[in-house]
Amino acid sequence: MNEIEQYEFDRVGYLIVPDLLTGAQVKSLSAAIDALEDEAAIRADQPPRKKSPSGSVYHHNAEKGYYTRGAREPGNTLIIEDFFNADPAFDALVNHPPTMAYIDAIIQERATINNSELRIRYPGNQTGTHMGGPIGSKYRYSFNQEGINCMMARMIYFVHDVGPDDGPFCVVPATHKSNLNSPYQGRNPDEEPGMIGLAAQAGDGILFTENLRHGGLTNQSNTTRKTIHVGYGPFWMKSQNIATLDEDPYILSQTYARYSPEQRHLFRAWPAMLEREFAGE
Ligand SMILES: O=C(O)CCC(=O)C(=O)O
Repeated sequence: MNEIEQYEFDRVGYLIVPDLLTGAQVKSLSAAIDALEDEAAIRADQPPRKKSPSGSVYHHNAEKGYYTRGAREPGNTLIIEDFFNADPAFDALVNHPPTMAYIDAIIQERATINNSELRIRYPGNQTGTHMGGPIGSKYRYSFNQEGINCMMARMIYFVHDVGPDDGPFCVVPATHKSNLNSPYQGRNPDEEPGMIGLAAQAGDGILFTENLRHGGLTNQSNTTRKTIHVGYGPFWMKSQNIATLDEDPYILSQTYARYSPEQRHLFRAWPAMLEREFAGE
């Protein structure tokens, strides 16, 4: 992360990273999302069900190791959490060197992956505005003697172009430093003053602090918006996926089996486990 990128990230709370993925990665990730969408869309309202602490109800596919909710229909979103378990194509994003160069520059303690979701947003859908301002300590953005100090940050990966009408990710710049909560009523991102949509191209990434006020503008096009979201935080923070909130990272034994030690490191929440891992136990 160079000096200009650090300055811009600190100033506005997000950074668009062009060409974060190779063309081959875009192709294979896109195919993996499509295949998982086909399967999850059929199962989303079927048992077994799990109710998250926030009340959302998910279908749990224990064999493939993912949770899903929503529906494949206009106006709706299909969310697939813990997708890393479901297809080895996603392994390319675990210990992805260009991503880690950014993450290690903005999270001061050893960073681990605490959030993984595919967002498949059908025409007419929007993502309600959330976060921004004094949101408490869990996701806070701060700056200290060592520099940028994020408690939680996310990288969004784009596998197709997303223009202004395609339901872009949106932010109210600089609200990660705001001292006041947003006074605007409702969660409609299309109507919130100061909200801007961030267009991106296939292969780009958008890095942002979870402290920033954000959401997704209404998808006004006829195409479905599909993005990959991966969250990071200090190693002691447990899962920040909605279905498994504050549980241990949900990684199947077969997923661990195909990971390198460095990739496993990114799901090792606790130092003792890490030590055993590297001792070969
Ligand atoms: O891209 C979107 O529609 C919203 C994404 C979001 O809220 C998130 O990644 O936290």
